[in-house]
Amino acid sequence: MPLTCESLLQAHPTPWHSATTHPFLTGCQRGTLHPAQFNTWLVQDFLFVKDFTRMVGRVLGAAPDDHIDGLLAGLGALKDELLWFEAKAAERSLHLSTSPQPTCQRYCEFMASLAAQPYAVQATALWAIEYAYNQGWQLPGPMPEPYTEFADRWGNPGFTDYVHLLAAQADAALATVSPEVQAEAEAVFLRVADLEAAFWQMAFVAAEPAP
Ligand code: HMH
Repeated sequence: MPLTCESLLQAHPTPWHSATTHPFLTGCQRGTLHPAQFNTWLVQDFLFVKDFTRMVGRVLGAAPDDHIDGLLAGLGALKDELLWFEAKAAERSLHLSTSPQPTCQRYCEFMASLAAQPYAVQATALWAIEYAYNQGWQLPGPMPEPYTEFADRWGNPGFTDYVHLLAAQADAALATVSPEVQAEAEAVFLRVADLEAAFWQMAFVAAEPAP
């Protein structure tokens, strides 16, 4: 049986649950999140997305011909997303030229390390990273203002279709690799789950007190 994205979710429900459900997200939904905590996430996620964009560029470089189109569309969306982050930060008077927190730094180093992995492993990581946000922002239910557009960004139907495409591409790549590479893809999936859980938690650990 080849490894698939669905089989990874089936095999590891607990780490995936921790990656996609967190008091940060329920706090957005209930209106109880402290704005300083949200702002910490916003700035750190901008830094994350910059490095994530570089990672997607490297995945594209390793991709087979029939995956180029979907990955290019993803990169086009990331161009918009980076501009959107800049606009959201400006609305909140946040400075984006700041250092990554250790948790963000670790995630960025992990993404850089994927370049040495076979394409099937990179494609699995890319799917897991995008699916974590696609699920995480939707699971709490409709988000009130000012968080509605954040939930929509990763929960909208077009993004959900993109995540399905990434799963299909990862599955296609995983179908042809050795058991050793499949095991590496599984390890990378679990690493993404851990890093996602830590990233939500960072907003609580690192938030500045309110002025
Ligand atoms: C931490 N994971 C994190 N940030 C994001 N923006 C995404 C995933 C989705 O792109």
